[in-house]
Amino acid sequence: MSARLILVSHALCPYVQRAAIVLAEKGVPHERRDVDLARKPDWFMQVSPLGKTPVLLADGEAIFESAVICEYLEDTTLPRLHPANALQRARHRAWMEFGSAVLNGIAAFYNAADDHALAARAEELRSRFERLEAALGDGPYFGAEKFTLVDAVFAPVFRYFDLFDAIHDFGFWHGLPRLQRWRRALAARPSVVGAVTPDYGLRLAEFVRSRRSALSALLVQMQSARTAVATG
Ligand SMILES: N[C@@H](CCC(=O)N[C@@H](CS)C(=O)NCC(=O)O)C(=O)O
Repeated sequence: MSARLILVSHALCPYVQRAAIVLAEKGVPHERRDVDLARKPDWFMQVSPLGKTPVLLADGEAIFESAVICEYLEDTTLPRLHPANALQRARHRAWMEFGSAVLNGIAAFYNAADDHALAARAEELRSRFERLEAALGDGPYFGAEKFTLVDAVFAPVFRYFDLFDAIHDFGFWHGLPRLQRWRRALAARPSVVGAVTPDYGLRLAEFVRSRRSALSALLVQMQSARTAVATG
């Protein structure tokens, strides 16, 4: 790969993180350029047909859609992160797609308007996690010892739950040991750690608070309780 790469990003975007993780795993030099999605600059609208991050600029040519960006990096750089076997590769791509469905479920969860909807969205996430548990082997990663593109997709998924678990025990992980082990292995991976800035947790909490949803209300309660304890 000799193209000059710029990853057009947003600090909280899980789809950006996928691409950032893949770039790091492959050791590909690149520049990261953050945009404010609340005030999208003209140059960004010209390169992003849907006005979404991520976009990868390869020698100025815009590639959009995170899964396509990952596949482009896979086609052009080593080491390979997909399995060599075509059937296995198809299976991995299918689970990457499942990762996007889980991200949609996460957005529905943090936007749920009331407690009833929040519990229903939590239940939907839990049933997706049960499906994942059944698909996992002995780990530590999705495809066993080797880190693959499926891992790059699920690391940003699991990162949300550091905040969700701190707000309340929604029972996402009970009885799902393989999923828990996978989550821990991903959280410790340097490419995953480096895909966000150190203030990510604070920024995510601020974002969730701003949703004015049932989860925002629980977060505010938790933060008030913590302040009360800290101030004695
Ligand atoms: N399917 C897209 C989803 C990208 C996406 O939804 N990006 C969000 C940020 S995480 C975005 O740019 N939203 C801005 C908007 O929709 O206006 C992908 O995989 O790249």
